[in-house]
Amino acid sequence: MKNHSGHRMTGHAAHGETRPGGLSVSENGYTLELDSAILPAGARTVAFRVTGPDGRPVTGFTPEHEKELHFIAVRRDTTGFQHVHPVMDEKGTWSAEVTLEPGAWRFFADIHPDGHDGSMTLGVDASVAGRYDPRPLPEETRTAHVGEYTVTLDGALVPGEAGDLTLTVSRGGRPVTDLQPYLGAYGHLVALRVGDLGYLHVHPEGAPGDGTAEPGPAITFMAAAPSGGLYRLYLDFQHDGVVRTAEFTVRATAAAPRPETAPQAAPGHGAHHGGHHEAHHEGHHEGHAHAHH
Ligand SMILES: [Cu+2]
Repeated sequence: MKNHSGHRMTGHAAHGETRPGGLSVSENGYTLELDSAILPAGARTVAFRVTGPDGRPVTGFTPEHEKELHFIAVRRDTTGFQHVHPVMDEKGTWSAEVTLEPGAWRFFADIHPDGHDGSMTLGVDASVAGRYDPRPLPEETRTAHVGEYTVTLDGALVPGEAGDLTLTVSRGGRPVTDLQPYLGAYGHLVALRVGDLGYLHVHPEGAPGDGTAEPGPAITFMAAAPSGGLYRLYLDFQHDGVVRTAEFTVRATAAAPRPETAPQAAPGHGAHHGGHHEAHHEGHHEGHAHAHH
């Protein structure tokens, strides 16, 4: 089945912030509450609500990337990534359709409650019953394969600094130049820190129709890693009417020190990119495309 309605988002929020989201079940008076934290395996509905500072379920949300709530489910070994858009009833109970394999899961809700200044990501644990078969972390890679598509990653995740990440999509060896807008962008990228699943806000640079964003083959994002270490990246993109997810494992590495007399940086762009990051990951890996179970 294809859960995936998935899509991505990311981006909602914040700008330049480097503190990961999603590490707390409660923030700013808002709390993510599951109907049940123990769930059977398989395709199912996860019911939850967000309670507000008054303790009641919140029913008013400001849409970000065209949705009032973005729900991400991932098993703690970073497999099974799903990004879906649940529906809410009039009492503030949300229902998300996901497919769960046994193990320890993390669910994220990316929201902007009405009356709160800005968005936030809340995270909560859930246990899925059954025999758990944890997978090793996929190797670092800058190439992912999803069906007939290949996605390559350029740029670096730099601790504490915003940097550009460019993802380039090709199909059968040919650049894809007719990506379809999906939730207001040509691609949505979610980054999770390996070890604690800290959730990074990643912002697409440019939007369809703004005169700068092209419908492929390259999609550029700005991201700042909160620390060194390994991250998992999940890119959702839409082509030929289907949303697909390309997955990467990337290590955040410090930028090379900038010489005092460095030539001026490119105008209008604070960051440096390119240059430092190893390109030696290319090649191995298999694309774990994920996409459906
Ligand atoms: Cu979303």
